[in-house]
Amino acid sequence: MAQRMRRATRGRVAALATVGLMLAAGFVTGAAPVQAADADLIVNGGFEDGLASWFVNNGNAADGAQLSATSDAFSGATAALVTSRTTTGSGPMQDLSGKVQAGQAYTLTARIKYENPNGPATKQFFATMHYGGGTYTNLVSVTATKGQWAQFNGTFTIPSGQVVSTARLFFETPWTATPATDPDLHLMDFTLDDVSVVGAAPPAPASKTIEVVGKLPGEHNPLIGHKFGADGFGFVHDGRVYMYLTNDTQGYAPNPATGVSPGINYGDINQITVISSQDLVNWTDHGEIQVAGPNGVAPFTTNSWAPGITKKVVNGQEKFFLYYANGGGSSNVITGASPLGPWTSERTSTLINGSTPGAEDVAWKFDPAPFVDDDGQPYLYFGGGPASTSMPPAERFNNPKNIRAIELDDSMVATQGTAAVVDAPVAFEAGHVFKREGRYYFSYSSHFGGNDFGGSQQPLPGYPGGGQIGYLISDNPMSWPKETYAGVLFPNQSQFFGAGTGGNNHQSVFEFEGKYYFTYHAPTLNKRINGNTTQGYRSPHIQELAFNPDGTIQQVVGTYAGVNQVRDFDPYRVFEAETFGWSKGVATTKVDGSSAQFGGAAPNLVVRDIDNGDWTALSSVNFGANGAQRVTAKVRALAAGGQIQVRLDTATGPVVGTVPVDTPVGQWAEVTAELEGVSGVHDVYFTYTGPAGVDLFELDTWSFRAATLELPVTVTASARCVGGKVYVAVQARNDSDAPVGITVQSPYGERSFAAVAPGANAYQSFNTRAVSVPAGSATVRVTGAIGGQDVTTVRTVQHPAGTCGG
Ligand SMILES: [Ca+2]
Ligand SMILES: [Ca+2]
Ligand SMILES: [Ca+2]
Repeated sequence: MAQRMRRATRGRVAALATVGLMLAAGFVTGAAPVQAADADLIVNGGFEDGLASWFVNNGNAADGAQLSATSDAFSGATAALVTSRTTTGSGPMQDLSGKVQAGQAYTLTARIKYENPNGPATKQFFATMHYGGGTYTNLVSVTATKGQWAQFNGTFTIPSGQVVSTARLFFETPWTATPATDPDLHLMDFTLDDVSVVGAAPPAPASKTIEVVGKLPGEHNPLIGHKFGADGFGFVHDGRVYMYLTNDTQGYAPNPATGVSPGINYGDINQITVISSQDLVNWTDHGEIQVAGPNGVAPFTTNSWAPGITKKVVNGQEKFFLYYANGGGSSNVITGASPLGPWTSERTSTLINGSTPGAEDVAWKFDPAPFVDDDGQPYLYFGGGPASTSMPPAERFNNPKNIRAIELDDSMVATQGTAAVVDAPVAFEAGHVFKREGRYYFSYSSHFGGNDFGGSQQPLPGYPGGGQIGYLISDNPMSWPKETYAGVLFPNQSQFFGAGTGGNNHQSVFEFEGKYYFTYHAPTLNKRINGNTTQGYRSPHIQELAFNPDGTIQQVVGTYAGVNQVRDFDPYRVFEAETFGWSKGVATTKVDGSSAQFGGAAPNLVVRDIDNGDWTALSSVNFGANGAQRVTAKVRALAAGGQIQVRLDTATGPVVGTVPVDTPVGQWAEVTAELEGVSGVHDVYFTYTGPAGVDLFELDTWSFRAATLELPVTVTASARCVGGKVYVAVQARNDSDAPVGITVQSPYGERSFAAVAPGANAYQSFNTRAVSVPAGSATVRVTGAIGGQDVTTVRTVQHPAGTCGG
């Protein structure tokens, strides 16, 4: 095996030399022993699923060809036919990135045939790996006879030092720089079938689980500690705050040995993460919306950054409109039936792009933020990036005029009119509008200077520094002259969170139950994982926003403490286990089916990667004065011997209940434990134990049951004959230490007693007016209060049969 380097144009001499080396080294032929753990890494190698998982080599711009399915197969019904080849590298390709491993040996087999009547009698073909860039390695060769199926059959070993993060296998003819000079010799069509590459099974993907405690108990920022999320947009609906986030976790790939991920690549991101809360401390993970990419809601878009959402009744139906940046070049919108979906695309092309009137000079048509005014008129704010070079340098720096405001039409998925300039000082990105007391507030992130903004320029007095959140106040949502600038409302987050937390920012403002809140991001979770050298993975934060009497904003101070919890958490319901105040060592994953808590339209997640020692916790849970009797979890056991300890106040606090996860492995089931001494308001920690080194179980939901309160009462009943008639007598003694009301009810009548004193009896003898009655039952209803709470206790009592005379 030999390696050759290709660049845009490769030298004939070098290529011949490397092919010569390869031939001199020879190929090991014959099948290598296949071990039990080996796997075929090729998907659809026989082309019986057509061209699925195959594409034509696109390693350089000239490689294109046509790939089609043909019935001229070596085996089965179908093979792949490549035609219109333009280079010797033109041929069928499959991506083996993440499957092949350095240092491993593989056996490659395939069938190939060519039939060009003007072609040579025999022709050599290569199976070649493209490791990205200019790195190509011929793996296995075969010389075919025209018109006959030839067989590739050889082994190759990937050098231990080879970087395999990109590894794409393709089939080709020997290289020449100018194949078009003799296309019959170099660019013949060929047919491929039965491709296999057998060797070590692909390595399991590296765990993305965040093992550190990323959100410290007692603190409320970052909002979540088990995943990242940037560009948060806060949205209030029906008593909940939803946060829509750029899914920074998508490209996070920590090295298993070092724990350090490569730096964030925004190009990897085509999902939006959604979390929600009723209290701003305990957040439910709703998972990711696959917005863009081939399987996305809007497959004509590639990326989904910087979401913004609003709602509007359209044609009598309340809809939710989620706007996002399709990379830097355009913006788009998808439509939801609820804040949690399901999502559809009403458009087949992007909403904001180069043809949006008034946006022609905007370099980056991104960061779309919707705002619906009180009169129902919707607006969209978007834009940013380098200023127009037609402006003088000082103006490019101070007033780059790179952000726009435009009206949306009533559909919410189309603009109307022409975009207006938002002349925000030192503007860069992240426009956002909210309204308070009749005035409009536009906030945005400032730029970091540099050549895109006229080089080294002097900022005007009072204008923002780099990476700060500035704001404007206007009486008109479409009019934002520079005179409306009102100052910096949030400095760069690194001022508060220190080394490793600088960089871009993106904010929103929402009002929730009478208070205003400010959202921003900071790579604080990244910092807790990796220390002061962070890789750009950002986390959502919230602070309260306060105003001066004149309507200006008091500058926000970023803190780990965050905001106060708005209300205690209600445990007496079924709620999603993917709801955390804090957590350690767990991850979440979306599962089939809908959410038990949020209904049929909402996605459901489960907590996974639960190891011995991991835990999740809820902040400020109100069990009431009478407390909880029982906790139930929906679990799927993955190993025998798992347990859940329910603890109060800390991860090492007193155990108030132990839930054995003793249900059949692999099956969802409910497990329950009685609780002892759980009342009042506490943080609740679920700590997970079991055998080390294995995932113990997955968790779907929790529910607590309130203790059933009973008023103590002693009830007796008898039957006797008085004056020739049977009487049924019922007696109820108040055994509590406070007066109660007692109602006695039998088939023969009913009587109520008010304020029966402690230790006293309610007694009633009912005349049945019969000489004989069978045995029967009476009901005693006791009403009173325990710990200030109204309680009713109902008891039934059997009375015997009674007969007079006899
Ligand atoms: Ca086939
Ligand atoms: Ca874990
Ligand atoms: Ca769940």
